[in-house]
Amino acid sequence: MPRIALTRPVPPSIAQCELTHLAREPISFERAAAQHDLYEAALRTLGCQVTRIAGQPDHPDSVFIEDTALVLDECAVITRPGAASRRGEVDLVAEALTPWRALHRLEAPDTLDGGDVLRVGKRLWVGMSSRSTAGGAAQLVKFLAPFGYRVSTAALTGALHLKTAVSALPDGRVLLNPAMVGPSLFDGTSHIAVHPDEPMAGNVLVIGDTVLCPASAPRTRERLESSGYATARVDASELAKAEGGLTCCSLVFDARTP
Ligand code: CIR
Repeated sequence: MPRIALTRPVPPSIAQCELTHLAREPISFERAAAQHDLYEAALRTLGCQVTRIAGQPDHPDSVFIEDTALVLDECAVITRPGAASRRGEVDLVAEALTPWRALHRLEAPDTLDGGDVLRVGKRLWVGMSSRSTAGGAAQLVKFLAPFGYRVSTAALTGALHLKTAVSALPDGRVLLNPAMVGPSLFDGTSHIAVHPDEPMAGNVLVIGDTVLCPASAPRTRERLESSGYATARVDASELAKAEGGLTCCSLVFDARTP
């Protein structure tokens, strides 16, 4: 079955993005856009059919499409992002997902960012970040329990989103930064820790059996390779200044229709 990756262009307004943990520094639109092109090329190389949907120049964070939806095999949930400035991003994403999945929509007053939802098989963890609420997690339970998903909340420290701190690897293990999220959260799931010099390396994008890593995290990538994972790398340093990681810039799913 073809694998789709939905992406959105980098808006020229990216330098006005939301920031939570990082100090604002100049972001080059041209550099961010060039890195994003290479990111899309990497997804194509890994077998994804990349579909870039319309941009929203007046939404500085709109390239970070992951936060607007959670796409599972059975359905998709359109989120209500925690940052008010991002709530106008969801409608175009919902439109793009309509051919592919039955949609649920998160309702006010709860909020949820897709970057806070970690999935390992039928287990979901929702990061209790500044963007996602316990009520948002409860709405996921309502939508997804009928499909057999179990949803838990996860505390995190010093990270914008849960997936800033932890990613699921192809075999169900997780890669995490133990300073941001407690390994004991993940039941019996074994984990690999990021290299201590690379605190932001916990966000990697898994496509099939390959782990796409940020070029800024060579030591963590080495750890993954010596644990037997196939890896690839892409430079996303300019997008990282906007607190975006590799998962944030796409929604990857199998091309099955509702
Ligand atoms: C924001 O604060 O919403 C954006 N500047 C960064 C969003 C990154 N998204 C993600 O980690 N899923």
